[in-house]
Amino acid sequence: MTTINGTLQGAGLRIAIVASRWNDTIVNRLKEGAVDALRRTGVSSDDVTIVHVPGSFELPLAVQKIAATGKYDAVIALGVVIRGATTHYDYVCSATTSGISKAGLDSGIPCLFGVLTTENIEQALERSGTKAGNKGEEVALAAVEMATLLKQL
Ligand code: INI
Repeated sequence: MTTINGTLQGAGLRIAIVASRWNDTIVNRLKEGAVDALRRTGVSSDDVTIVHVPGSFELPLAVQKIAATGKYDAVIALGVVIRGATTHYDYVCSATTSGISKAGLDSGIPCLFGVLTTENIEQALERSGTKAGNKGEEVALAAVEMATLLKQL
């Protein structure tokens, strides 16, 4: 039997973070969580590139383009979509989710989904470093695990 696992040893990995400016107070907390987690795994700050886009809807195109350069071992997408009163939420969530997934499958590079999709701002705050963890940290660790896993496959 052969078992293959990724690791949380990030030294030498090159990581891109794409962050949306919508709800930037909360996105910044995700970004801080991601950068801190990457540093703790040994990723050098020189190997982290941060790119900003207007909103979550724009994340997939930037993620796809960055992944296609072949310069990065993983691309992390960060955003916050809050439902509010319109169906706009559903369209933005749907396009963002499927686009980021497609970018990963098309490029063969792990493209991580660090987009909070919540009913209200309280839920987003809870998931950005208060009582329900920090989604940015979670996806950064997943990025290192996937990048180190794919190198073995
Ligand atoms: N973008 C977000 O990242 N979060 C939101 O909550 C949001 N809302 O509520 O509308 C949002 N909209 C902007 C969208 O992502 C695009 O930037 C815009 O439609 C231009 O394409």
